[in-house]
Amino acid sequence: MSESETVLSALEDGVLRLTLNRPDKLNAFNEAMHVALRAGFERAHSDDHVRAVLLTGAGRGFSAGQDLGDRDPRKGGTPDLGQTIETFYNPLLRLIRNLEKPVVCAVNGVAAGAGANIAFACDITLAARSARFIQAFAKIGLVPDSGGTWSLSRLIGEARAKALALTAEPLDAETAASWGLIWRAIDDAALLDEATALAARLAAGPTKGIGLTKRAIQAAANNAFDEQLDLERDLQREAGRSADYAEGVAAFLEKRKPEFKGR
Ligand code: T3D
Repeated sequence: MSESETVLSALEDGVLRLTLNRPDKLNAFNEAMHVALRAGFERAHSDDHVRAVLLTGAGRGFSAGQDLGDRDPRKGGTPDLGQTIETFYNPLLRLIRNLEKPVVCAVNGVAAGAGANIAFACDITLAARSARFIQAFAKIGLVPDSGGTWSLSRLIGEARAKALALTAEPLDAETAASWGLIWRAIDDAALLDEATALAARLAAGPTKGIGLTKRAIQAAANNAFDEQLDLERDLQREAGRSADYAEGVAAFLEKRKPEFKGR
């Protein structure tokens, strides 16, 4: 499989669909898949035709995290995992979080290790009812990465974060939704249609304002209330200058459907 085939990429109705595509390995990450996925998110940053991203996996899994075949200790040597985190995982997570466009994730099956934590870093995560989330790191002596310690402790609190991370027990999609780790659990057969419709709806929306909203909510975790009020003022000023805001208000007053351009 060539590098570009490890992630399928398709742009339709403003939605860039990125499909992790190593199904025989449950879409575990090798270097080629990292490079291809990063290229997809870089395109989302730079291409104005991309108004939203939909991330999903091919086959029965979403992603089983790092490809452990590339970490075989029997082949000798000790890999510098800090280096691979710095080179591959951290840039990917930063690209997802810093993209000022919505990222929808459709978790179509098991999401383990970095695979789970990438799903938790997306803006709106839906999961098939049969999907499971596993902090698999504990089974091989590693620490949760890809922002997992950050996301888990913020989204579900320290007690649940520690229990998941230390035991590597699988968490089903319904429980993940009820705990606030993801948005919704969806019937397996309906997952992709629902996620696609959601991403298309967002892509047709005022994506400039949506991007600023994403920035504000992400900043809230590190801001005091007064700082956040100031940030909201600044971002509202920026949103208020957008063409989409003018279009939204005009459409409301003219009792018609708005046509947003993401500007
Ligand atoms: O190294 C660094 O750069 C540091 C960064 C680390 C980030 C990480 O993500 S560390 C965590 C790595 N991931 C894991 O430890 C998960 C390993 N996989 C599993 O525990 C299980 O496969 C699952 C719980 C995810 C799913 O179990 P199950 O029973 O549904 O499927 P399976 O039979 O185990 O897997 C199906 C196939 O996928 C199988 O191949 P085969 O035997 O049919 O040829 C299996 O070997 C392969 N596979 C699954 N996960 C990985 C994998 N191959 C390579 N790497 C994997 N992570």
